Amino acid sequence: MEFNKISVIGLGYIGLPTAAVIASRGIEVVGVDVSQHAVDTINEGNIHIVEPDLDIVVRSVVTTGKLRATITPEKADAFLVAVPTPLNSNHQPDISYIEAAAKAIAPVLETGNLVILESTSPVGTTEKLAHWLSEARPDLSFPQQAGDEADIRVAHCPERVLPGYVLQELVANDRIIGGMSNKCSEAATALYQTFVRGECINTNARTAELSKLTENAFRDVNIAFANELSMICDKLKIDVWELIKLANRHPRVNILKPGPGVGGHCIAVDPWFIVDSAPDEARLIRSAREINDNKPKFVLEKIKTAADQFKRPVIACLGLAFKADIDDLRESPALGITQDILEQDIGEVLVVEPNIKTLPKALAERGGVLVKLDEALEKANTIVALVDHKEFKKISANILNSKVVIDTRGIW
Ligand code: SAJ
Repeated sequence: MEFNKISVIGLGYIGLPTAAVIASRGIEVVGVDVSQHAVDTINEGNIHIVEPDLDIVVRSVVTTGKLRATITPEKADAFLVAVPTPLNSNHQPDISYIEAAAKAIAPVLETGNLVILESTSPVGTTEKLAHWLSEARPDLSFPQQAGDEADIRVAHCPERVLPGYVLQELVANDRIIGGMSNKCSEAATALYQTFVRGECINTNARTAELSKLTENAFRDVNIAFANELSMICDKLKIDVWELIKLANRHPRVNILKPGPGVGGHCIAVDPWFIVDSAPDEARLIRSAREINDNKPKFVLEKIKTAADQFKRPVIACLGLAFKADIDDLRESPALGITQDILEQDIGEVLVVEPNIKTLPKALAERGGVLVKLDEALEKANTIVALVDHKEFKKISANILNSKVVIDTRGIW
């Protein structure tokens, strides 16, 4: 199958880099987004999200005319859907953005088109997408009706890139290709081969859906194991970091790192999609989620106890991001813990986050201040390491020895 024009629906953390990388291979790409701001920003050659080097690639493909953004879908050879699939307040997946995307592209579909769902999705969503498309276009046939003979091909190819390394991983990672028929998989493989250097591995759509969820649930369960160990060690007065280092000497043991909780938009979210589909069976996966979600409360209790030793507790919160050396504060346990310290009035709060310039409003309004590391180390009597940013690894033991220290990341 030949691709002269590809449309990417949803120009966020996955859609925009994907659109830009495909365009950089010389293929015409039309990006579609519901946000006028996103569309305008991209058409000016700029970006509205944070990802290293993405600005350079977008600027270059917009300048050469290979990438263009619009609000209204138009005809293309292939449509790549990369819209959000958030959780609702009951921990259930919300796939309404996929439904909206299906309804938006249905009118411009033509025989021979390929539709790929990239969004992380609960099992069965690709079939639902195909159903919504077919409802809107009864004049066309879809793989659920016609298999390999269908007019439109549909596949699920989950993204698996690591934020911060998206441009490298988009090209280097292997891709799982979950076609609704063999022809669907073949067409999707041909599309990814235009820009992916990794292997494209074929399966069906449902297995591809669960594979992506499984990868993130595996991480979550293993982090929960480490977090549970850290609480057991606290009770038994054992250094969890030493314990893990020793246990990891075993050739077949590889324990991950405990932390203040699990953040980000994927690992703390995707396991719930499995729990929602199989609530009676997914007992370990659910427990892991609960353990990781409760870890910030445990850390907060530790901070309270530490602060109680001082008449005027001055607490340095080191790090707000959801992991090391990035500026992304969304779904960050560090941010939540800092906010709780302020809300519960546990002490004066000095925040150090080398990757941001202004403190989030929620913290500033409650009296938090953003300071340089040196100032925090000088003024605080309680030091809480919430993120293992590289700047914090250099703090000297002399300074720390004179303070009460809570190191949630095992930096020191
Ligand atoms: N964390 C720990 N201990 C560890 C490892 C991580 O507490 O040993 C915490 C981190 O501090 C962070 C959270 O887990 O708060 C998640 O961080 P991460 O770097 O492990 O993963 P993400 O969320 O940035 O990206 C993940 C990746 N998935 C896997 O590694 C299985 C990425 O490949 C996916 O594409 C992405 O989710 C996604 O979009 O699903």
